[in-house]
Amino acid sequence: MSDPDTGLSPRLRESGVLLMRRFLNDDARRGELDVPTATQVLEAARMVKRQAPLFRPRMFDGTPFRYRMTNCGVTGWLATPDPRECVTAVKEGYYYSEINPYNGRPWPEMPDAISRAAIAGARLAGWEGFRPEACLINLYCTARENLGIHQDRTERNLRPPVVSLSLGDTGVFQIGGATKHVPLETIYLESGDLIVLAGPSRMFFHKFERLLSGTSDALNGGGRLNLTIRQVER
Ligand code: MD3
Ligand code: FE
Repeated sequence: MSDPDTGLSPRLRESGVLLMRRFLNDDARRGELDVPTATQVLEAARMVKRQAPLFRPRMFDGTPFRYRMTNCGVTGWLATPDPRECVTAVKEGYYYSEINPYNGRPWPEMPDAISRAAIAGARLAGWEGFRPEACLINLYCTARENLGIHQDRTERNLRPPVVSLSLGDTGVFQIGGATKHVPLETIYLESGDLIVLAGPSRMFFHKFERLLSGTSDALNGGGRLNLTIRQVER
């Protein structure tokens, strides 16, 4: 039976998916767990965006992404940057880099609010000693901005979980299984929600379908921010 609180199916729960509704908005649980507020995480994301402005990379075939992104932490995830927008030489494909090619500087340090939320989230999923090295910040502004089906496997170490925080408009997220043939299940990710992909689910195919405009006023001007925090190396 699906979890009455989260709607998560037994298959996904047994595969290591942890979904906690309103994780960043639950004042009752704060204190026992070292969890920042949604306001603190949003302020942290704004600070990162000021130091490392959002960019729109390209896919392997040169098509621009349908959303914008940036990073903080000791390393950042990149897809082929447009060399005309960069100050350093650029590499093609999907990779991690300690330097932001758009300004030639290291990525902003990961704000405390983001790393604390990630460590608390990983611990809730049963993973002690999670080291947040990279935080990829995705911004979807309109219902036309989305992310096609993929697996996350650029990280050198694929064992630690991926921790995701959602802020702003509700997002229609879909997740299948270890191959593309497993039917997708829809999960509505709402502002403040935590989703941790641990165990086998870490390698599951997934996509971001679209946001539902006007469902939250957490972000000025609407839209959805998704933060994925990862341990990348060993
Ligand atoms: C399932 N982001 O950045 S968040 C991504 O809404 C990504 O921005 C989506 O997929 C977004 O790679 C989904 C939830 C999520 C994040 C990482 C995962 C689901 C995942 C890694 C493995 C499996
Ligand atoms: Fe992904």
